[in-house]
Amino acid sequence: MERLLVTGGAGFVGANFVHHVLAHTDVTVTVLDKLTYAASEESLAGLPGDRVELVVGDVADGHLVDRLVGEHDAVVHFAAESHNDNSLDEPGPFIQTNLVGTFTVLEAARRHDTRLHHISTDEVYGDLELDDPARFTEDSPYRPSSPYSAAKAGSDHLVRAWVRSFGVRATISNCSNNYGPWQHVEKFIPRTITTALDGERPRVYGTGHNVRDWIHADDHAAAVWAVLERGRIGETYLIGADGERSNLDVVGDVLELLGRGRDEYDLVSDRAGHDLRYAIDATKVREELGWRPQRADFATGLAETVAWYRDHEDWWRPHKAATEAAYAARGQ
Ligand code: NAD
Ligand code: TDX
Repeated sequence: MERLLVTGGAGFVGANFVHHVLAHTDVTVTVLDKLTYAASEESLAGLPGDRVELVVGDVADGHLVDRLVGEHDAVVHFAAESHNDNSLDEPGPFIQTNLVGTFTVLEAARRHDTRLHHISTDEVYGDLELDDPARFTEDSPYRPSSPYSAAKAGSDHLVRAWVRSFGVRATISNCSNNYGPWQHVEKFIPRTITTALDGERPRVYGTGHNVRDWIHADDHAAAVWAVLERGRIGETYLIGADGERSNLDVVGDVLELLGRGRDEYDLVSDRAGHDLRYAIDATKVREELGWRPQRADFATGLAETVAWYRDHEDWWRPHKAATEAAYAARGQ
């Protein structure tokens, strides 16, 4: 594999993947990204220009996607609308990009017989009870709760059908909640850090007892590379780093890292349909592909992420006020 097409590579997880690939392999990367509000060209700045090219365009543009897929050895498909709260306000873009966009990529991969890896989320499996020892596995039933997760679930089903019906050479991975550099300030950890940096009180939805299973974006990137290189066609791999934390614990940790009291937050109205708990059993990717998270110590990763946002205020500041205005309009 020499030429890799990465859709959504100017977004948070995609950009971390592009950095990982450039640092650990010899491949050249073309990023196809629409540069929506969630994208950041700065996240790709500084990477060697002879190995990374950015094509600005829509993953649902059939002509463009067909040409690009035909010019590359493999595609990793990250492009998506990604924020649950936005999907509750306006589901349309989630249907268009996550479903029609994935269909467009699949049709191009089918025509050119190009290897495809589809990036998905553990949210397709719905949620778990707080006191349930169970975790999601590759056999968990699909039970999405939000327009975002339903559209991602639908995109997974399209990939599975294109593998079975048309022989498309695709794999899927479903990962838990990512954190790390370049994540948009609308998401929980960056929002909490930047609100606390501003000396204000972070907002916690509902009771704050909801649990997310955190993984550093660089560990996710390494797992995706392992699946792309060594995963079996038609298979799904769950990716997670045993990082279950309640939202209250995360907010308390961030506040403490910034020298504030752990309880200096406000409880605000809950997210509609708010999933209670996610938890990943990553046995398959560990045992079959030998992947191990290198940054599974959440306390260290969170401290580094707090420091990164403190050092990169120029990057997030322009987006903070508008993001908070949208939250204020929702009472959150
Ligand atoms: P993000 O919102 O930060 O980035 C998405 C990127 O896709 C942006 O650069 C955006 O411009 C681009 N994009 C959106 N619509 C497009 C279109 N129509 N055509 C081309 N590009 C388009 O999202 P993220 O958090 O980086 O998530 C990336 C992928 O990873 C998604 O598929 C998401 O479901 C999956 N995922 C994310 C997480 C997480 O915790 N963030 C966890 C598991 C899976
Ligand atoms: O201000 C907040 N307060 C709060 O309590 C925000 C923004 C969120 N929350 C809660 C909601 C969730 O329980 O924090 C948790 C995490 O919220 P998000 O960052 O919005 O993530 P989540 O909804 O869990 O989805 C994320 O992980 C799975 C990504 O956004 C998805 O793209 C990915 O598929």
